Amino acid sequence: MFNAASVPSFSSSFSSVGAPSDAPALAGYGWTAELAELFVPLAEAGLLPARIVRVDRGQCDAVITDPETGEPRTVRLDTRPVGDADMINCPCTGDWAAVDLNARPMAAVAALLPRSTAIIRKVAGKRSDGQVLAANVDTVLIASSLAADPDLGRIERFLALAWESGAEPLVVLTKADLVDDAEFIRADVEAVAPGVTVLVVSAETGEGIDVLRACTPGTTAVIGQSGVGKSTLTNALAGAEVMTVQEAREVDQKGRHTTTTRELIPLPGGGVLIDTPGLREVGLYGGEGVDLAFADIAELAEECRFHDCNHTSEPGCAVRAALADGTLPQRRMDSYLKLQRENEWIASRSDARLASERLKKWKTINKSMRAAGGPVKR
Ligand SMILES: Nc1nc2c(ncn2[C@@H]2O[C@H](COP(=O)(O)OP(=O)(O)OP(=O)(O)O)[C@@H](O)[C@H]2O)c(=O)[nH]1
Ligand SMILES: [Mg+2]
Ligand SMILES: [Zn+2]
Repeated sequence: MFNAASVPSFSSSFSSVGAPSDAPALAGYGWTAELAELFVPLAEAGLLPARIVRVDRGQCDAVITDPETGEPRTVRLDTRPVGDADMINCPCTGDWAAVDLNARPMAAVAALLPRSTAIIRKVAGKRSDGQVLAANVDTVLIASSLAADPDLGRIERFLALAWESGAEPLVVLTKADLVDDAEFIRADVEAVAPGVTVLVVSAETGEGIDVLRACTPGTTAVIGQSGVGKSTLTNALAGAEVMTVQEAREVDQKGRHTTTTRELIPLPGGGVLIDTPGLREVGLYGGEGVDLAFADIAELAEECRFHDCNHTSEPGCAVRAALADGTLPQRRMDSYLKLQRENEWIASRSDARLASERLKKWKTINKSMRAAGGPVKR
């Protein structure tokens, strides 16, 4: 049995209810009593729990509780035993895994635990495959730079992706030190992010970093375009240069991607952060995320005279009334319809339907976990 004193101090930001004694070092990585319960049969099979912190081709790094010292230790694992699963079900940063340390030729991931949440985008191009950007995330931090005009459509798209994951979105406007009208831009962004907190930060001056830290207990994933300052933000929250950031002189080089892998980093004050490579193309992968991201339009639609109103020519349409009087900008309505069409296309593909069935399963498991008090407790 391990000494409780060896539990890292940052474990407190995760659910502390019955922090399991079989893997105390992992409590700082989000391990909970509920996960431990799910893990019982796997433990009986001689497997160890681990959180995947980085995935490369055919292999990954994961943190385990060292059986000898009881301290967290990073191990290199073969992911091939579960890697031939489809793209959605293959190991991803943030996944909880069951590890076989005695596997030959090297230690390996033997199984993945059900995910509580997953950020999934459609892969680029005409294929309808999904790609998991991060798993078991509580908060999706959408980073957008104040140094350029905010792309509201892109932010709406990221918000739909984030809501669909099952995690809570948070918008962070970066590089506040470069502009003097940050508050105006923040108001514009808030208008397209109903129910979502929009923060203004600067890694350069430290503005807003403490507030951000307080908003990101548990597991946070940061997503956004290349160069918006995701890795700089990660370093600010980690209080150390854990991620490489773009050289200042390269900032104007479009399409330059500095971060190339998704990496999970423990934060000193609590929680973990997943930094991700810049996203060029963000296709949606179905689901209800769009409706959650456009909750204002859904609300308006409830006031339409006909409950099955298409908002085209029906009398008593509240959506068209809002468009006419300008309370609902046409740009936002067009953005909503575009994302909805994209989702419908995906839904028409059977492989995506199968994947969303699986997702539903995860969400059900997550719900029962929430009901039991974790692990997605805030
Ligand atoms: N002035 C200013 N510059 C910043 C700030 N945050 C980041 N930068 C600069 O923006 C550039 C890009 O930062 P990164 O953190 O590498 O951006 P990224 O989003 O991780 O980019 P990718 O890894 O390519 O996706 C770097 O030159 C940073 O120094 C900030 O708050 N203020
Ligand atoms: Mg980066
Ligand atoms: Zn209507």
